[in-house]
Amino acid sequence: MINLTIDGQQIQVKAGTTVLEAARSAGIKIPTLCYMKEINEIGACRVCVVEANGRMVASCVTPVTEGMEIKTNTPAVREARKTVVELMISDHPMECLTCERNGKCELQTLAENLGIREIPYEGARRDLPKDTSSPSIVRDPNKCILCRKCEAVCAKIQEAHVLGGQNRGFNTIVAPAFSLPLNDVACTMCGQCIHACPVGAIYEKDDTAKVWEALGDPEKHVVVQIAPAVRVAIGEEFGLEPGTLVTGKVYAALRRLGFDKVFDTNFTADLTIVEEGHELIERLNDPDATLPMITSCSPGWIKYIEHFYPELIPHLSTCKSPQQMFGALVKTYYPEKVGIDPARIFSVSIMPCTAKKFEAQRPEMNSSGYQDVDAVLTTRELARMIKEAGIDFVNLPDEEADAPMGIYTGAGTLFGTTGGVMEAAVRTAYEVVTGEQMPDIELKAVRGLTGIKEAEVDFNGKKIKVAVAHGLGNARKLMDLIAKGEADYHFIEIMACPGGCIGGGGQPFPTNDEIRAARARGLYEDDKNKPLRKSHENPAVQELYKEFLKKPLGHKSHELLHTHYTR
Ligand code: HC0
Repeated sequence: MINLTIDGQQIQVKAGTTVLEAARSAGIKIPTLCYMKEINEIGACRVCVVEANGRMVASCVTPVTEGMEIKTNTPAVREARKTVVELMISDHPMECLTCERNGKCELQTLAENLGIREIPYEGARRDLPKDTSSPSIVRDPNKCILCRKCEAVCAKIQEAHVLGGQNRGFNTIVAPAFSLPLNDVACTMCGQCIHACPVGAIYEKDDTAKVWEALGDPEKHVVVQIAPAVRVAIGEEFGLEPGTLVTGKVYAALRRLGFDKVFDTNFTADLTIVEEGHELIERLNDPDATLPMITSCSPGWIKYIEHFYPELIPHLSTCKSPQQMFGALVKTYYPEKVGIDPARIFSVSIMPCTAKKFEAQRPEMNSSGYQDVDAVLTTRELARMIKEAGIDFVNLPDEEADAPMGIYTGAGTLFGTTGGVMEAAVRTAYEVVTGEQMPDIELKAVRGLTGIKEAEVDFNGKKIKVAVAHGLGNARKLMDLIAKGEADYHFIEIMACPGGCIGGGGQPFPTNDEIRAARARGLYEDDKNKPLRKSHENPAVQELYKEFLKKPLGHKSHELLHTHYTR
C-alpha cells in the first residue's frame, strides 16, 4: 500500500492507483473531460491537473508514490484548469443554444463550474463539413475536443475500430480512416460513441421533423410502437429516477402528440419469441442445421457480423427484429383488420437505439409492399417532442396501449435488457418441447451486467446450453469461439450495446453501469407485475395466428417476419 496526503488528508491506496482515483476514494472531486476508467486514460484534455509535490501533473495518468503530497485546490491549480478550458473554448463553436447537447454538455458544465465568463484567447475556428452520410449518426468535427473517448469506446468496448485520429497538429480530427464518411466504413451505428462524447460532436440523426409533418397531415393514419427499454429510461429526461417505469405516461404522451394508434413493440417481441422458439426447436431436431443459433434482433449486432464475421451469418436466426415484424404487420394485418388503406399508414417507432434508424431503411425491410417502418425516433428525440409540445409528462395519467398490437406479456418487456431475449425464449421453448410448466421461469443466470453469461437448461433430459453477450467486444469473443469450433452452445443472445437496449445509443444522458442496472430493474419489475409472463400466452399473438398467420414458421410468417442477411 502507498501512503500519501491529499488536501491535508492522510490516505492509503494500492500501488498503481492514479492520483485521480486516489482523490476519488477520499471523496475529493477532480474535474475530467477525457477520462474513462480503464478505457481512456491518456491525459489528453489536462483538465484534471493537480499539484503533486509542488509540480503540476495530470492526475488521471499520474500514479501515486510513497509520501506524495497532492493539492487539488490551490490558486495555481484553479488557474491552470481555467486556462485549459478557456483554450478549448477558444476554438469551439459557440453554438450552445442550438446544440444537441445544450444543458447536457460536459464542457459547458465545466465552464460554468470554473466560473468562466470571458474567453481571453481567440482561436481559429474550424469550418469542416458535418458527416451526415449515416442514417443513424451525425459527426460534427468542428465541435470535437479531441478527448478520444469515442475512439476508445469504439475500439475497446465495441471492438469495431472505426474512429481514430486523422491528420496531425492543428488539423487533427477524430474520424474514420482516411476521413471516409461513416456510412462507407464498418460502423455498426450502435451510437456508443454518442454516449462517450462529452460535447455535441456526435449525435443521432434527428427525424422529429418527419414525424411532426406526418402528425400534421390529416390524410395520414400515424401509428407508433414503443420499444421495451424506452419505458424505463425516458422518465430521466423529466427528472425521474433512472429505471422508473413510465409505460402508461408514454402512451398518454403519444396520444397527446396526436398519434392515431399507440401500440407497443413488446407485442412483436412476444411474437418474435414464438417464431424464434420454433426455429430453435426445428434446428435442434435437424442434425444438419447450423448451431448455435444466434439472435438477430439487434441491428448494430447484425451490421457487426456482416462486416466482421460474414462466414458465420448462417448462425443467425432468420427472424426479423420485433421493430421490423411490427412494421410488416402494421401495414398488412392491422389495416386488413380495421379496414384502412395501408398506403395511408405512417409507422413510427420509438427506440433506445440509433442503429434502428438504419435497420428501418434496409432495402429488404419492405415486405408489406411499403417501407415497413417510416421513421425511427430515439428515446431522446421523443423526449424533445414531448417538451416541445408543452406536455407535463410527470403528471400525465397512466393510459393503456391500443389493442391488438399493444398487448404484451412480461417476457416481451424483458427484451430490453441483456439476457432478456434468452429468458423469454427459454420460457416458451421449454413448454413447447416438454409440454410442461417450467418450475421457475426466472432464468437468473443470464441476468446482470457480466459481459458474457452462460446457463444450462434441462428440457426433460435434453440439456440446452445457452450464452448471452452484450457489447460487441464480448460478441467478438463468442464469434471467435464459434469460428474455432469451440462453442458448444445451442443458442446465443447478442445485443450490440453494453447492458442491451437499456444502454442503447439513443437513451438519455448519462448512461453508465449504475443507470443501466436501475433501468434493468425497472424491466424486471414490469415483467413481475404482468399477469401473463410467457410470450405464447399473449392472447393478441394467439389471435394474430388464428386470424392471419395461421401457424409459426408458416407461409405468411416467412413472407413477413423472416429475412436473410447477406455477406
Ligand atoms: Fe431493443 Fe428489440 S429489445 S432490439 O434493444 O429484439 O432498440 O428496447 O426494440 O426490435 O423488442 C432496441 C429495445 C427493441 C427490437 C425489441 C429486440
